[in-house]
Amino acid sequence: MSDADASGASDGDGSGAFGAAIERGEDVPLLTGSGEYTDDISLRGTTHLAIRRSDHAHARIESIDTSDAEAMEGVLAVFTGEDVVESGVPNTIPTAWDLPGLVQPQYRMLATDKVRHEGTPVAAVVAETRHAASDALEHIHVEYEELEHVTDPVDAVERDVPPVHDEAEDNVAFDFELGDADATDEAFADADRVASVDLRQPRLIPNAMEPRAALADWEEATGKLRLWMTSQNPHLHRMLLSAGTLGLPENKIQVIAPEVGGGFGSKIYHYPDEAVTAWCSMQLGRPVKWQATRSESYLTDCHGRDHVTTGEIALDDDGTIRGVRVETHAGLGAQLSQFGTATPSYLYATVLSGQYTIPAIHCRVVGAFTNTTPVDAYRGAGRAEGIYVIERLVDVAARELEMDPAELRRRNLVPPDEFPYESAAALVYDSGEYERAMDLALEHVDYEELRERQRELRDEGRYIGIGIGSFIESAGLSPSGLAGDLGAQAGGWESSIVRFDSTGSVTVLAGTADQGQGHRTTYAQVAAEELGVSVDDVTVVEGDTDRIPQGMGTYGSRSASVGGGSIARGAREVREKARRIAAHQLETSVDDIEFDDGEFHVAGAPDRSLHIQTIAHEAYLGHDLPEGMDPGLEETNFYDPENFTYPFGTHVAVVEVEPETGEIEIERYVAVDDCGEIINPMIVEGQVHGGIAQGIGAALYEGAAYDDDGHLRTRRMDEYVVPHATQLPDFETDNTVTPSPHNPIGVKGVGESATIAAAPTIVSAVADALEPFGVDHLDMPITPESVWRATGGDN
Ligand code: MCN
Repeated sequence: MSDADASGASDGDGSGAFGAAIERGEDVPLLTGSGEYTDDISLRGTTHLAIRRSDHAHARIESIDTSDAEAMEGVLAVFTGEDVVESGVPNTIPTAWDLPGLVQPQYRMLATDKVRHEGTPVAAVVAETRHAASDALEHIHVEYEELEHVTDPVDAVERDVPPVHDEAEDNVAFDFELGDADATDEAFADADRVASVDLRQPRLIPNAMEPRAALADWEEATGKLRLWMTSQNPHLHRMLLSAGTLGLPENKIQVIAPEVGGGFGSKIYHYPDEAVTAWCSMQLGRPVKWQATRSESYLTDCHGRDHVTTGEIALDDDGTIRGVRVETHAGLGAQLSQFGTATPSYLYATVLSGQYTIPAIHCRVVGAFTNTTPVDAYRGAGRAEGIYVIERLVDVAARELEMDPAELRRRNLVPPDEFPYESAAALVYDSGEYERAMDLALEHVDYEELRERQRELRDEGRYIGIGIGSFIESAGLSPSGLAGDLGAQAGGWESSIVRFDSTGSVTVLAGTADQGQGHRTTYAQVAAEELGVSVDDVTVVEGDTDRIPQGMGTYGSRSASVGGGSIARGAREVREKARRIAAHQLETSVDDIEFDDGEFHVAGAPDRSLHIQTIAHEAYLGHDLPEGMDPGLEETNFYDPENFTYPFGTHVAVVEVEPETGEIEIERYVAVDDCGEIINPMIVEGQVHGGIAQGIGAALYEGAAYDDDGHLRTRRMDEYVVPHATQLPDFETDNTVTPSPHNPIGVKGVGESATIAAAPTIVSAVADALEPFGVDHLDMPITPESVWRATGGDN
């Protein structure tokens, strides 16, 4: 194995940058308001797009009259779906993940026949100003024939309702199975006990600070489209826009993602709106800008979750888990979003083994079309839903066995010497020390003493609950071959370019795309460590498909492991080339050259040395290079990992519940996470904080709701409640470090871990507090009202 392939935390003898809590370089512009977002960009002659959306959940379009809107001052054009069809572009919003038997209905930029959810785009107005465009919307007259609608995934399949799409008469988009049904039945038949839980995981709406936006500039003379947009994956957007939607070759599309203002999954997808923005610019030959309002975002950004599940767990009396059986109806919304099929199938069912050795698992997922906003990956995507199920099952099983829930978990954890561990849900976990992380979390809260306090307080009529959430995550969404076998229409690799210039500065061009994760800082740390230069000498560039030729973007907590892995590999190749130049100029063999803190020196003669930044200068001078070596010092790397990484950890929450009022107070929240080697502990802690807040939001506050007319009831920030800082406790975080053995820098992802852990931890704590009331489960979001009802308040 060459040095460039070696595994383990950074092997550069560089600046000690890897692992340092360096402050985020990106914060100053963001906090002082000089960061540039899509809506800040204006080109000469920019026009503005507003989109007329259906206000019906399900209806046939009878006619669209645009004449009044067209006659309004400042309006340049009004387009309908028929105009897009007539323009001859492919006009498809393609899915990116196929499944066996998947029904893939047509998905166009603007609807032509039916609207299938409130918010479906039906017409586009382009005007000289944003106000003129939005004013004109209500002057477009659309006649509809209303149709019966369905918003619930179980109703969609089991009730006699008109299909959302004619191609799927029973509203079933797919019927997915994973695991061994017979072995699971046998395990259940042989086990001493069975516990079960019926649960709903409500629809969640992502809340990025910046709603989605796009600015398109079509240059007729060169046939080139430039598109600035709020994108988590500019290259994927380029790919999906090119062939499927606009019919342009990839090299005629430049997608640029400036500051993105958060994504949480919602900006991965290829939506009709940005495509319409681009198409309008192509029609008018002028730059066109679209900026979603907050309500428009709530109505059209892909939602998350929407699962209705029955889970069962079979155990022996001593607590040994024998099997798990899960059946889920997953709402997909009205259209298939790019990963909307993968999220509730492979990303969900494969984590149902959690941290446990479970010999038999079977999961069935019915993916249902409903007359609602499309559903896709939202932070934690699939893994959050799956871990929630297994963690709820372990808790109800502990109750059934009258066993301490920590003890039940401990008895079933995959032991450290079992790795790589192949679960019955088809994953091969890379590495883990689950008990160590769990012990640490329990130590933080002084678990035994806390249980004692709980008993004492109960005698006084006070109800505290201790919740445990032990999780794994499959992060990285790779390797490509496996993803392809499972139906992915894109690769799982990542690409980067590491380039020294002649002054010794380093530029890293990365195919991922930051939305707040701090890549510019952590990637600089990875490169600086490998190359032995200062972090300040490294500039990281992301988010521009013309500057960075290839990439797959940021989602699935993949950037540190796949993106960072690619950068480390590229930097190692750069270092090796520099080593050869050093050997040549120091007149020794390559094997005699040692590398230390950026300096190449001859073994045993430290004064005969050349710094890597001096060599960079030499590499571009090209005067004195080894025979046959090309000038320059840069490498392009494609890294296709051999496996996912599997972050894990245990979170513990202590809550006090007031049964009379239903109030829940979180007293303590302890998070112990293991994301392998840590590039930047401060950034990791920040990711964990944000993730916990989102998990607590799901557990106690958030949940999208539709009314009887199929209208989204939670369309404003005062209707869709995200937690406020004052509702969150101080988070106590800690880490264990179990390196990933196959990743070049030993890292695992962390971006979604805490969201995955926090929801089950909080629900576990509330259910634990309410044990004296016979409550073993409450559905999210657990509100004061649901607690009050569950404890008999309404009797
Ligand atoms: N990191 C590290 N050491 C590790 C692992 C990660 O220092 N062992 C650093 C990384 O270098 C990166 C950050 O932590 O700066 C997150 O890394 P990673 O886990 O690889 O996740 P991604 O960068 O791929 O981000 C995606 C993930 C997802 S899927 C969602 S959703 C999410 C999240 O990150 N959305 C976010 N975190 C978010 N944070 C912000 N501020 N905004 C969002 O929209």
